[in-house]
Amino acid sequence: MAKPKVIFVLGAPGAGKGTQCQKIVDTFGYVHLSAGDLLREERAKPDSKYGELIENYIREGKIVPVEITCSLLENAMQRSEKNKFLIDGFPRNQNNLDGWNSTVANNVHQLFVLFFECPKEACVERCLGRGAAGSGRSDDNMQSLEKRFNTFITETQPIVKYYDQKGLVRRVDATKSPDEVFAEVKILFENIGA
Ligand code: UP5
Ligand code: MG
Repeated sequence: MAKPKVIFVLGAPGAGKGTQCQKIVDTFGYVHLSAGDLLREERAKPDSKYGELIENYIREGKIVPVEITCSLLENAMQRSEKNKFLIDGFPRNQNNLDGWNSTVANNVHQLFVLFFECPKEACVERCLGRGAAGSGRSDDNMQSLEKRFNTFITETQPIVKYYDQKGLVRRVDATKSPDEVFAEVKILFENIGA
């Protein structure tokens, strides 16, 4: 069978990665794997060895060690019957990138990195709005958001730069309404015959 196709979806906290991934799933039939959602699911399992560790990392806006995240992603890919994946919110730092490159990277076909550009103010407003609406996320508060942003700038942006140097980054302006953002995303996917 052909190698599974993978698109990484990156962007600041609240840039709209999950929202846009859902639209891509509905229109182009990709499987959406959010690393954050997989970690939150793992944290919720009563028998998980990693529940407490994951909660601490998420609340502090720190990045969970790659062995945990990568194995959740790999399991989810293996369980799926489809072979095209949006990997949302990963890789976020050098440890994530090294872990992925030394285990999964050779077994997949990396199409590109979809990057949602959105200024901090808008992202914070969205996340706080989601928290106020009852998201239940322990990191949708100002204290965690500051930490999530610091991590994004110091650890994730260098990863985007790494993929930029490989010519793999496709940037989309994520400040407009979800449907307007998707109109741009849709063109990108149509261009690759997704
Ligand atoms: N919204 C969305 N689009 C909008 C638009 N265009 N206009 C107005 N509002 C818009 O959207 C966020 C909110 O904004 C929603 O209320 C939405 O309706 C609205 P969403 O689509 O959820 O944005 P997203 O970018 O997915 O935001 P999210 O909060 O999920 O981003 P993060 O990257 O912070 O969260 P993630 O779940 O990926 O990671 C959380 C934590 O998990 C990390 O901080 C880290 O601690 C840990 N983690 C790891 O350790 N390793 C990983 O590999 C991944 C995560
Ligand atoms: Mg998300």
